[in-house]
Amino acid sequence: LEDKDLLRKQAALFPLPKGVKFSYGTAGFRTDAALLPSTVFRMGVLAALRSLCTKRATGLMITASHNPVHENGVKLADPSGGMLNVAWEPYSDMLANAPDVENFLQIVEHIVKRENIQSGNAASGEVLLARDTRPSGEALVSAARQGVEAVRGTVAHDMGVLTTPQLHWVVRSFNNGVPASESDYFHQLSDSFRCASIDGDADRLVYFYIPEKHEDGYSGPVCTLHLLDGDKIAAIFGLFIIGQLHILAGSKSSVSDATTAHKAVVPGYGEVKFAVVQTAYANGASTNYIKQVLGLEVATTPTGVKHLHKKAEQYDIGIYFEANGHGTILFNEIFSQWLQDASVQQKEAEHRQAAKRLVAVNEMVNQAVGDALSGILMVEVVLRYQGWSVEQWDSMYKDLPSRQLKVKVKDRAVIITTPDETRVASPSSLQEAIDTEVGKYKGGRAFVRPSGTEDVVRVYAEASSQQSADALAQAVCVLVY
Ligand code: 16G
Ligand code: ZN
Repeated sequence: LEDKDLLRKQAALFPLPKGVKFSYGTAGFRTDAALLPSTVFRMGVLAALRSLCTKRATGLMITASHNPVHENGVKLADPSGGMLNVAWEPYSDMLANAPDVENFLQIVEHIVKRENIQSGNAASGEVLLARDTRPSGEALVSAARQGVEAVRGTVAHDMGVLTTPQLHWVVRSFNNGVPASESDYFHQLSDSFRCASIDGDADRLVYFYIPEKHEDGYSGPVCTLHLLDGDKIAAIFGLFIIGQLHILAGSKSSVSDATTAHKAVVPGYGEVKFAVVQTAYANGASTNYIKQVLGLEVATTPTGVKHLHKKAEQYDIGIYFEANGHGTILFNEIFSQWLQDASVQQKEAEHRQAAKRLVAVNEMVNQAVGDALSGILMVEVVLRYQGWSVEQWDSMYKDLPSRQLKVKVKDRAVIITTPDETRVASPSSLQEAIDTEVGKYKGGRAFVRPSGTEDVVRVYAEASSQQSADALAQAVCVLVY
């Protein structure tokens, strides 16, 4: 190392505290933070030497893990992203305990010779620094940086607050020449899942995923996001609950031949009144699926949680969901009590188990109002129970193409709809005109309603193709305008 003077000058700023002996231990140095600046400076030097030796970046982490907040520690990451090569651990002990600057310099020289380290050119060594949230971390990172940069030709990059595994990952990625920031780390983790999306106050939930391959086998840059909305959540909840009711009813019928539509008669209780509550915005394919395939009753209400909730309360079990992700499951008192008893008193183990599952749902879901967090847990439970991937859930039914538009009008209160909001009650000429438009599209459906939250009239259309849905919505907008 040519620039011994720089190292000497800098090392003098970090004298060894008296009467302490440091040992690298199983995972680096750890002790009271106040005793650590010299050790951290010296580990900065060692991380720089290791980087020059391997010609790749190394990492240095400031943390004392679970230990008390006044303690801190330092550990090094090798270029692979793994732990510091054990062959180098003795160097760290020697450096950390060197009694004075001259002794410290001798040890550095010993390492340089033994490892045949060539003196660095500008920026030929790189060390990535990170710390946990301990208050002493910032000053110790600064000591580490000074150590790294006291070795000529080596630069430090401060990565800020990271977890230890993040720092190791960042070092590994950096050396592999792939994107290596903290957000890259989170992308890597999250890209492996499906996602759930929660709105600003966490009372709405939808899921979505981007399929790896297109349905036709094409896997290119075009990505089609698949949305699993409130309707699909209602469908999977409905599937799960009717499945448990069938077990309790002792019926062997699978849900796909639910010919005894709307009726789950459970011995000892009688008919369990069970329905899914939707609004006019529910995709027609979901309503069809819930009625035809699951064999459940579907009730409809005007838009708005207060209406759906009230309706769902009229059943022993009421699932309600708006397509936009507001929704939950309600159990009435008497049926809840019966389930509690059934979960211990039923003769058949299978029946007790089904009752227990429903009791667990009853306890977990937020029955005050739709709750995205409890909704996620419920979705995950059902997926696990079914052994389904998100794709399998998605394929319960295929949404009909739909389009929503809004029209600004002078006075939206002029439009009055029927209670279920599927038709205009007044002016009747508007409904007639909508009927005429809808009649032009096979499988078409459209309705308009004044928004309850914005000064607009909302238009919704569904048809057998996206093009038709778009055209129908557009045509209805013109009628409203
Ligand atoms: C509100 C409602 C929501 C409804 C939406 C309709 C609650 C908590 N939220 O956000 O349920 O879907 O309004 O808005 O009730 P719109 O009347 O503008 O179409
Ligand atoms: Zn919200």
